[in-house]
Amino acid sequence: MAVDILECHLVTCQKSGTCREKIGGGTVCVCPPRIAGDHCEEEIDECQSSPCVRGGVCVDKINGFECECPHAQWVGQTCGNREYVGAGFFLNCGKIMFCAVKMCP
Ligand SMILES: [Ca+2]
Repeated sequence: MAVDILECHLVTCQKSGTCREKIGGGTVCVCPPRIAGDHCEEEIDECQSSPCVRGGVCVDKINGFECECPHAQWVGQTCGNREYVGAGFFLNCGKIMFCAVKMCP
């Protein structure tokens, strides 16, 4: 008769990963989304795809990224939105052409 040896108490899965016992022995860490590695130790670098535009500097975060936009008029997650501040109202115009032609005075 096979003895089921519980091994997960010996394994530490990082970054909120969950240890599961494999049938037949051994363990596996089940990692949260965008986490990889045998023990969930690898965090995916979302900045690898260079998501920031307009000179934004990408800062890798857990499960995401932030762009530090160097120019105040460019905002949004990728610095691709133009912020328009007009008389008494505030409008996030999206793409600059749309802003210039359609919406903003
Ligand atoms: Ca990341």
